[in-house]
Amino acid sequence: MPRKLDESRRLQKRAEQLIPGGVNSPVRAFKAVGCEAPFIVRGQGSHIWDADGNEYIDYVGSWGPLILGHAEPSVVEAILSAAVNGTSFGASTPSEADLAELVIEAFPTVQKVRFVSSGTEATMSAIRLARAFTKRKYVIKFEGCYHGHADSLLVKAGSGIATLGIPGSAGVLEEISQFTIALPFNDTEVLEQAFSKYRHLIACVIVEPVVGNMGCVPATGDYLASLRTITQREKTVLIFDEVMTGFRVAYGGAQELYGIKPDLTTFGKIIGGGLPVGAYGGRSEIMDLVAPLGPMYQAGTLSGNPLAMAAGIAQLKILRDKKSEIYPRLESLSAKLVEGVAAAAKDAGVPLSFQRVGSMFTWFFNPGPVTDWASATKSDVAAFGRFFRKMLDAGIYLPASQFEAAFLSAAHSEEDISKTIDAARAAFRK
Ligand code: KE4
Repeated sequence: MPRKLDESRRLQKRAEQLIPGGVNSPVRAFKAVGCEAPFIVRGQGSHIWDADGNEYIDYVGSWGPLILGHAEPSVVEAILSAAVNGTSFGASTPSEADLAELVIEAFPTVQKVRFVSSGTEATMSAIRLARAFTKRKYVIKFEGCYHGHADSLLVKAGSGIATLGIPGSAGVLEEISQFTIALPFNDTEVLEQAFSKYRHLIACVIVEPVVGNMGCVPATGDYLASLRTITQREKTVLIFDEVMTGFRVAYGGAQELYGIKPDLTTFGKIIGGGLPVGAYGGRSEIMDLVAPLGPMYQAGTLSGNPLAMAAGIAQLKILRDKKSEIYPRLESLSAKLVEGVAAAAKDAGVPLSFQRVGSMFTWFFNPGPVTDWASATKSDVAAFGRFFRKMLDAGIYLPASQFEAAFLSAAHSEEDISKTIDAARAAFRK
């Protein structure tokens, strides 16, 4: 039975008069899935409710931050306790070092960390820092990886292999994008070509160690180890963008999972417990270049905001203290979900493959394997759109794009999983 959407429709009409597209981030407009986006008014555990009272099992979790589920009581309590003492001071507060300690304790490659208010600020600052440290200009990123919307990262691959980037958005200047080289992910040979072409000119390589932004795509074989070896040899800073994977794929992120030591790490999402927090960190030799200690400038009015710190501390403490039960359960429940839906697709003769690392995953409407942007874009996005809309009508809230990762939280239940698999079976049948 189709969902009632009157109130969301009314809210969308109002929002569109005031905010571009009615949204504060483009993916929320549901353009890629061809249906109207519900306005969400409440979340509790693994479920969310929209303005018309429709209930959904949520596999977006605010795009990753809510690994413990919505309105986790300790996180809410921490925010309320902080708020009654004031919401922001623009001055140092004890909680900033408390969250810094938790991050540094979980990530041994990080000796010092600086908090900002988004993942974009974190990656933008890390690149500036890598350029300051190496006194080099060029940045290597990978097609299909997204690191936020800083100009130098909104860059598409140039025409030839290992050629200079071209603007990936209106308003980004060629003068900026020319210093970013976009290469195919999981291809060491092309990486070597870029380094020989731009020898001693590359400040950093920034990578999602498990890509979430082309859909979930892990590195193949020893690709990450090769990245580390090559950047070490070339004295190029290796930045692991763990905004999505940090505290997600393991408590110590992808660098713990794969045993690779990057020079800098960027964080976001989970470390804010659902409030705006980003961070970048690494060894003191590099981080001590950051103002006011060193010459690399970066600042932020709400950096280290006490409410955001409180939420992040509460969430990370639960993950730290219960990691031996939380992560194995996320692993087994995610496997059950992802493989259950894939089996339903197989039974229905629907060409579907999947990639999963821990509790981040993507079902590709593509026989697979999906290992890079070129293979990801071979997916049948129309089929994904049909699946997405049927699942939404069945009360299953998936990421509104074939090229986004979905997330399971510690709040998801066996019942959620079986309901989702049943809904998928029905969706594949229609
Ligand atoms: P934010 O500026 O959105 O906090 O973080 C940017 C960012 C950086 N690095 C990685 C690996 C990321 O995934 C992101 C943001 N992720 C998207 C979801 N794919 C945020 C959702 C949105 O743009 O609305």
